[in-house]
Order: sequence, then C-alpha cells, then structure tokens
Amino acid sequence: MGAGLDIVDDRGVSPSALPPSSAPATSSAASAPRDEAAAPVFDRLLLTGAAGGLGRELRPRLRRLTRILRLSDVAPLAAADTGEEVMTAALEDSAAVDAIVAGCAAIVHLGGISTEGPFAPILAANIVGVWNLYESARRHGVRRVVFASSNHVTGFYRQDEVVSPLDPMRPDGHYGLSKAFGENVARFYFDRYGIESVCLRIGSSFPAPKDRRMLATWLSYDDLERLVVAGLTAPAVGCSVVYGVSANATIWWDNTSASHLGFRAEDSSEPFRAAVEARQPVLDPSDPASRFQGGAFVKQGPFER
Ligand code: NAI
Ligand code: 15L
Repeated sequence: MGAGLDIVDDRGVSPSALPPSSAPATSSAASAPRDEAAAPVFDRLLLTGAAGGLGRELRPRLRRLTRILRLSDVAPLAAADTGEEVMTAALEDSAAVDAIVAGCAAIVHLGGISTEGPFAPILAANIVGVWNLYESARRHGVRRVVFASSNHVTGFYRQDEVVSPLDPMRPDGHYGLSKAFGENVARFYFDRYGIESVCLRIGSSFPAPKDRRMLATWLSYDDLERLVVAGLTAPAVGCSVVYGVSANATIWWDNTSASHLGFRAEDSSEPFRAAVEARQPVLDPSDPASRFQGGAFVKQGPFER
C-alpha cells in the first residue's frame, strides 16, 4: 500500500486483508488532484488497446501524466515517440501480458473486443484477458487500474430508467457479461490485494453522436480524457464504478456515488441534436433497441447453435 494513501472502497470501507506479497509501487497514484504544471504522476503507465479508437485518442493526452507511456495492443501500433514504449501482446497470452505489465505503476486497460459477438473470442480477449492483466498487476505491484468497462453491463435497463453504479448489473450480451466479469475481477483484486480500480462504464465515445440513442449516451473525447485522468489521479478510489457520459440534456445514469472521483463532464451532445434527428427517423417505441439502454446490442445473437 502506498504510504499515506488512505484506501477506501466506494462504500468507504478499507480492505480487510492486505497482502504481504504486494510489492511496493514504483510510483503510486497522486495524493492530491492533478496540478497541470506538476511533474509526471507515474514513472511508467501502461495503455492497453492503444491501437484502437480510444487508444489512439488517449495516447497523446496521457503523455503528460507519465515519464514513460507504454503502449500495447495485438494490432500494429505507430512507432514509439519520445517518452513512449511499444509492446505487442495478445491479452489471452499470460506471459505476454506479464511482460507488458512489468515495471508499470498503473494501467489504463482499453484492450479487448469492443462489440457484441460470439462468446469464444470475447472469452479469450475480455475474460481471460482481464484476469491475466490483474494477475500480472498483483505480481508486479501495480497500484491502480482504470478499466474500460461499458454501459452494456446495465444494457437491459429501460431507456426511461435512471441507473446508478450501485444498481444490480443487467448485461445485454456476451460483451456486457465480459465487462461485468471485469468489474468483478477489479472488485476482488481490491478486496483481496488492495489494487485500486476505477471501472468506467463508457457510454458512446466517438467524435460525435451517431444516432438518437447516442444523444443520451455520448461521451466526448475531451470528457473521456477528463474521466481517465480523474480515474488515474483521484486520491483514494478503492474500487469505484462510474458511467462515462458527457453532460447531455438526457442522461440515463446517475453518478452521485462516484462524486469522489472529481469527474465533471463539460461537453454535451446537444449541438449535434438537430443533425442527428434530421438524419435518423423516429424509432418504433416497441423495438427493443429503442426500449433498452443497450440499444441494438440487446437484440443481437444468439451466435452459437
Ligand atoms: P476498439 O475496438 O477500437 O479498440 C480495442 C483495441 O483492443 C483494438 O486496438 C484491438 O486490437 C485490441 N484488442 C482486441 N482484442 C485483443 C486481444 N485479444 N489482445 C490484445 N488487444 C486486443 O475499441 P475502442 O472504441 O477504442 O474502446 C476501447 C475500450 O473501451 C474497449 O475495451 C471497449 O470495450 C471500451 N468501450 C468503448 C466504448 C466506445 O464508445 N468507444 C464504449 C464502452 C466501452
Ligand atoms: C460499447 O461498449 C462499444 O464498445 C462501442 O463501440 C459502442 O457500441 C458503445 O458501447 C455504445 O453503447 O454506443
């Protein structure tokens, strides 16, 4: 446990058992909100899924937080720039994951399959992958993980309901189930080993909302950056869960229980409303894709015979 870091979980409870096996961190999360002019918070920060849409967006934005930004993906990555390291790894390969985690003080875990589909690939990349990541984090004394979970953990709530991270999970498919597993792995590794996590139930993070549903679920890239930085630098997060959504006019999620993270969204989907509504006809209200928060994910599959 980092000296002077008072670890609590999102119910204000300290972990009961802290492992003698947890090596001290190379550098722990900040003990105060981030001062933009300050020295890097981390000696080495790992970003998985760095070749993906959000990874490419966060790569330049996370540089200022860390002396070395280690970028990993199974897909090809742009060559390392100053202050960067590039390492290829498949998340289901435990030895490869161990190599990318070694020497890192904290992890932003974006890697994995990001859409709904057959179970086997999701099992490998998202379920085995997240377990490999936390196991390596335990072995190497990582203090904090920011985990890209998803709104699909609660995709079977209706669009007229407001959901909090404290409400029961209602996954809307294999993908949502894998993120629910990841959140439970995060919880276990905090309760058992004191590794802090912030699980981000990201809504829809794209340059702009693509459809009517995303007017409620959109998370701008600037707000994504604010959220990830808050997750990495908030003083004591225990195992926290927060929805990643901008300050949209309609919101389905109540983040009151995660206010300790200090995340304040500043953008809104409202400037995109007229264009989205002109582009997409009003949906049939009886269509499950317009009744449930998970949208089209709720009616995909079955994929297996
Ligand atoms: P993406 O699909 O563009 O990027 C995911 C990256 O993970 C890819 O570069 C891919 O090569 C890598 N990856 C896939 N399988 C892998 C494996 N077995 N081993 C190693 N790397 C593997 O997804 P995006 O949009 O960048 O999302 C990043 C994360 O945020 C994902 O975990 C996704 O589930 C989550 N998320 C994203 C949302 C969004 O709106 N963009 C919404 C909710 C969650
Ligand atoms: C997700 O979890 C996906 O990764 C992303 O591609 C979008 O589909 C998003 O959810 C969404 O719900 O719009």
